[in-house]
This record gives sequence, structure tokens and C-alpha cells, in this order.
Amino acid sequence: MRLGSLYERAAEALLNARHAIVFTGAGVSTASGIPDFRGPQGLWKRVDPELFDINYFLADPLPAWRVFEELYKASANARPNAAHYAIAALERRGLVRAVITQNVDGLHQRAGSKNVIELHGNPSRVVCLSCGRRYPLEEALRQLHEGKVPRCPVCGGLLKPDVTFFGEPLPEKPLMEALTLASKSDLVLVAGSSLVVRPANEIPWIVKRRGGVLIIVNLGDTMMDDLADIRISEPVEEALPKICEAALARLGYDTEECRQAPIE
Ligand code: CNA
Ligand code: ZN
Repeated sequence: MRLGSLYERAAEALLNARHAIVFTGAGVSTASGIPDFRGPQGLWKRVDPELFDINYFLADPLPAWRVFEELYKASANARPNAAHYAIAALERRGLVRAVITQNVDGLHQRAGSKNVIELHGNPSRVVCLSCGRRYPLEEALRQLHEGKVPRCPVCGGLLKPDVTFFGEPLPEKPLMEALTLASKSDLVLVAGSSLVVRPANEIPWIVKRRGGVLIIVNLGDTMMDDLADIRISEPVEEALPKICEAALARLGYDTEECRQAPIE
């Protein structure tokens, strides 16, 4: 099928949906210069994934802290791309209810998305593994720069970035919110995720199982390609603005906000 008609079909499905959600992974941020994990330029080609395994961290936290700081700085300097803007525009115009993201880069919020559920936490906070208190990241970085393992100022417990490590369960509250949203949704648009990480990838499955529409925009295979109603194998920063433009044009809106921040 022609790509043009795939964008049209995706737009049509969004216009027909009563409750649509977007589910995103690292692929929506690669055009912003943040590498994904498993793609051809993925982080795992350079960094050992074991660093972000909770047991490895508990045994030797400093190497993970150092790589984490480097990654955090890279994402703090990054800017949203057209994929983030398209998703924000679809929400602003009432075609999407929420974005559920596996990303920890904050770029959806910076592009204007309001209802964002962060399944893997937020890297601008740290959490004490002993007492559960949370602090701004700066508290940990200050100690790290003094050459120390970051520790809780109150109880002395180990501080960890407040993002989900391998071997850890997902934070309960956002996961429950995401599952509840999925169980109310009749469409899920997956963007830039290989859908290999559980239980996050259950979200598209829940929507599909209740008869909803599954749209997947991803370069490279995903675990649910066979179940997709519409499958677009294109860069998200190209395909999502086109889907957004097709949908907004049908509603009579200006389509510029599908690619950039709206002019206030
Ligand atoms: P993943 O498994 O690395 O999958 C990303 C997918 O996106 C791959 O199939 C890529 O081929 C595809 N892809 C890459 N660039 C593009 C593009 N421009 N257009 C379309 N598709 C593209 O990542 P997932 O998010 O599925 O895996 C979940 C992990 C990765 C979560 O734990 C995330 O927290 C984690 N992660 C997040 C970030 C971030 O916050 N930006 C960066 C790296 C990893
Ligand atoms: Zn503590």
C-alpha cells in the first residue's frame, strides 16, 4: 500500500476513535540525538546493560552513576523533534487522551504534551533505597563530584536515580494508571518501541484484546507486528507529523503545530 494512504488510514482511525492513547519508546527520541537501546546506533553497542541491573548497582554503584550522569546531561540538552510535536498536537486537538512513555527524557512534556505517564520514572529525581525519600538529582551529583557514592542525607541509605533499573518492578502508580487507561481505550498508536520490554508492552496488547485498533510506527521489527491493523515502517519524525496533518486538516485546523511548537 502507498505510504500516503497509510497516513490517511491512521488519521481516519484516530478521528473515529472514542478514546485513543499513544505509547512511546526510545525511537521517538533518536531524532533528538538520544540513542535508543537496541537500534543500530543503540546504547547497548557502547555501554554494558549490566550497569543498569539493580543487583550490579547494589554491588558497585559508582560506574552506573557516572554513565547515568553522562546520559542525563545528553538528554537535558536535547530538544523535542517533530514526532513529539505531532503527539502533543493530537492531544491538544482532542484526538489523543494520553501519552504513556517508556522514555525518561522529558521530551513529551517539553513539546507540550500534558497527560504524560512515565512508566520508567523520572531521572531528575533520586530515591533512597533504604527509606524511600526522594531528592532532586543535584543532591546526588554533588556527592558524586566529591568522589563519593551518593547517600541519603537522612538515613545514609544508597541513593539511586529514580528510574527503573533492570530487575526492578515498574513504579506501581504510573503502571496502574497506564493499565486503566489502556482498558478504556479503543485505539493505541505505538511509536518508536520494539515492544520487547515487559510489562510495558502489555498496554498495546490490552487495547488490541478488547477489539481496539493497533497502529505501529517503528523502524525495524516489533513483537506485535502481526497484530497491527496499520503498520508503518518509517522514521517516526516523518510519519507522525504526516498522520497529524492528515487528521488536523480534516478537522479544519492549521497543521503547522504537527511539526513544531504552536505559536502562542
Ligand atoms: P528499544 O527497544 O531500543 O526500541 C526502539 C525502537 O525504535 C527500535 O525498534 C528502533 O529500531 C526504533 N527506532 C529508532 N529510531 C527510530 C526512528 N527515528 N523512527 C522510528 N523508529 C525508530 O526501546 P524501547 O523504548 O522499546 O525499550 C524500552 C527501554 C528503552 C525503556 O526502558 C526505555 O526507558 C529505554 N530508553 C529510553 C530512552 C529515552 O528516554 N529517550 C533512550 C534509550 C532507552
Ligand atoms: Zn534514606
